[in-house]
Amino acid sequence: MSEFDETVATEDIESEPFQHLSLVVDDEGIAWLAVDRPKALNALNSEVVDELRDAVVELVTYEDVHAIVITGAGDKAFVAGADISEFNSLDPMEARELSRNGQDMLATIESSPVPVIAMINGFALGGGLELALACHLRVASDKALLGLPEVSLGLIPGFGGTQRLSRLASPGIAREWVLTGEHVTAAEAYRVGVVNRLASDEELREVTTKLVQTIIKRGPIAVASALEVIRRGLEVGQSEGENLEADAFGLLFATADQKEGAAAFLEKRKPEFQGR
Ligand code: DAK
Repeated sequence: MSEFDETVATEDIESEPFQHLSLVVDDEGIAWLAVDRPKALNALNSEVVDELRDAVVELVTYEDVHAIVITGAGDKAFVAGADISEFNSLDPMEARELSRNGQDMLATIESSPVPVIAMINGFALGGGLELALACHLRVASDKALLGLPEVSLGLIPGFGGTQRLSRLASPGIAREWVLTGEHVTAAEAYRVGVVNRLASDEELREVTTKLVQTIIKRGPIAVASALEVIRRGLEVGQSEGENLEADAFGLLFATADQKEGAAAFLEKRKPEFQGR
């Protein structure tokens, strides 16, 4: 039984029960979404990919959901990659379709207006690391091992890993991880900036919760806007990125939250953001 089975999902969430995910939304509006195939180390088969996309698409429509944490069920793996047992039956067109589907799911996560945090509780390999890289932030257990071992299977990362790792860490780190296919410790991943927070196994959930709590106290429209500007800015040059920033900055002056933030500062009190 995973730790998520012990809590009851909020009644507000009406999604069909997932076959390979467990979902709990706590009373702070944090959705804890676990890939739940521990016997296969939470490997991503096509159904999991579809369910993850559907879950995120649905969760972001709920006003009461302020953040999503993605993790893996059990105590061994976050996600140990794409499900290798599906590979042998794929022809090139099906592999292309699988790739499109995976990219679509990861783009849905990356463009989520509510922050999505990967809580890496064990192996994050191949497509599993690529899933974590598409999340906005990563918190890892110090016992977790990360890596892109696709070259050992005669492949390269196919869910954006080559691109996201280059941008997040550096092209040199991406080349090293992709070409060697070796497992990397969470401490090393933290050192090169792939992981934002490192925690002992026992404190992983607490450290993750604290990080999420800090973010969800901020103005939610500003948080969504920052996520969008950073994401879109990575695809354009500096001056175009600054145009995006200025436009988004200006638009925030149309929100009640901006007025509340300034008023609260001047009145020396905590802001009460309404997300308007
Ligand atoms: N897929 C399917 N099953 C997996 C799996 C995976 N990725 N990883 C582990 N399992 C299963 C094992 O087969 C085993 O099942 P049983 O034998 O018990 O039935 C069970 O999980 C436990 O695994 P182990 O017995 O191997 O456990 P160990 O502690 O000994 O080893 C390990 C843990 C994580 C080191 C080892 O399981 C391992 O190396 N797993 C494979 C890791 C890996 O290579 N992952 C990368 C997969 S490649 C694409 C886009 C993206 C991708 C592909 C295509 N398109 C563009 C088309 C992505 C590719 C990848 O992710």
